[in-house]
Amino acid sequence: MITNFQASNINWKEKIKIALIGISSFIFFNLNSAYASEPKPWQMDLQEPAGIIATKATDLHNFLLVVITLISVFVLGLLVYVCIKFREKPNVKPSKTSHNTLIEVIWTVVPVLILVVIAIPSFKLLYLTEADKPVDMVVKVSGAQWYWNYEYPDEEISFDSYIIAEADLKDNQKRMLDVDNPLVVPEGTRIKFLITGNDVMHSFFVPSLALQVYSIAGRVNEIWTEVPMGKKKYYGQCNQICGVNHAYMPIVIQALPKDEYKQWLKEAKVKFANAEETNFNKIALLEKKEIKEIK
Ligand SMILES: [Cu+2]
Repeated sequence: MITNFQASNINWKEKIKIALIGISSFIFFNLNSAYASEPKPWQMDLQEPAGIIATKATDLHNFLLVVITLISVFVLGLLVYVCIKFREKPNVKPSKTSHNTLIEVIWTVVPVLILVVIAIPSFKLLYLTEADKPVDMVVKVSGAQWYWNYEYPDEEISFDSYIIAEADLKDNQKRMLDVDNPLVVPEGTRIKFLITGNDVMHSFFVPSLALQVYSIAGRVNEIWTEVPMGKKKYYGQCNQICGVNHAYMPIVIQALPKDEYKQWLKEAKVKFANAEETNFNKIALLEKKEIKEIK
């Protein structure tokens, strides 16, 4: 690339233009990240964490990255050392050593200690995700083939959330990620999600909020998260292979300032007034009817 760039006859004006485009797209992507948590092209690391669980999970990930890097470098060093030291030329008569008590004790005890060091923060985080903390609101999430249904039990509203087809995308909407009805929540709120399913197994996965829970018919899983302050969209996807349209059931959690959320709630109560209108509830009603008829 660099050679081509240098070899071609691009004048300095063109070079400045290319540099400006590069800088402005860098600024655009970074400014954009203030309003949305989403996967980025060529992303190498985790998405920017939001909330206490995601922050702690990212910290644990970074700590483990150091540990595994040190172990890999150490093992590689040992292999190189052994290959050189015990190569055929200086060892015409190979050593027949098969036991060394000290080394055997070390290679048993040291990995155990490393695992204990890793286990302590892991269990702490696991217990935090399971903690029964007081929450500000509850949302019931149901996975279905191939969309999500969100229910706000305290507000008595329920609606389906479908992907926006590529042909219908507006300028600021993301292909394969944006949906018609996002899951709207107020900023700075601790939320409990009750996650269930309607048919096959799905998984409710929003990486920036550290949410990843199976949605299974006949079972209710639960998880909590803290949505930080700030008007922001948190993007996710179903990450349990659930059928032909598995890739087409993204998740959007839209955090709004409290007054905007109240306004949305007002409008949502009108828009989604008849819960039976949702595809999800229609199917559930049909199934109930069928069960009755069978009985
Ligand atoms: Cu799914």
